[in-house]
Amino acid sequence: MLKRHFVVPLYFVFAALLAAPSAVASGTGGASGKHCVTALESGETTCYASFAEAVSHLSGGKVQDISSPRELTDTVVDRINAEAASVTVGVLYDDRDFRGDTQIFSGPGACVTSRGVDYQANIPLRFNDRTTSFQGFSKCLVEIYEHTNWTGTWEGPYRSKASVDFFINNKASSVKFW
Ligand SMILES: [Ca+2]
Repeated sequence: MLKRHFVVPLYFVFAALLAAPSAVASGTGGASGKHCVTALESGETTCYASFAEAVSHLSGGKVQDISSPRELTDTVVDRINAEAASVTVGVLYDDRDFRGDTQIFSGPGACVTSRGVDYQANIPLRFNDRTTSFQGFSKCLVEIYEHTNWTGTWEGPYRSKASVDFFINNKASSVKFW
């Protein structure tokens, strides 16, 4: 009896998720600035030499009295959000306890509920594999992933983490905000 072999082609459909890292605009610190703000809507990242300058930018120039990442409380973020067209949704910090260089994300609005993802992005290259603590603002929870495009191991979503677990410390490459 003749056997017939049917070759079934497999078609993989990939959803084109555009979360590509984007151009780094020059604030006062240029691309090497210690504190960078990524606008989640446009994907544009702007870096600053000081945290005070980053906060000034976030607030449209209105909040000028914050100089350290550790001063960024919900109350301060409320002040920043009140003056800005976008809101601050979360911050990744290079060091434990919300210290060191920062990667700040801003979005068009606060997070809605903790049951769905409001924003997601790849972490800009300059901050890739550096996250050691993180904090969500504007009702957002933060979830970090080992690899780009939300793959690999992950931690979260949490409101904040003063020291991420060892398995993902200095390894995060993408992030979601719930
Ligand atoms: Ca780090």
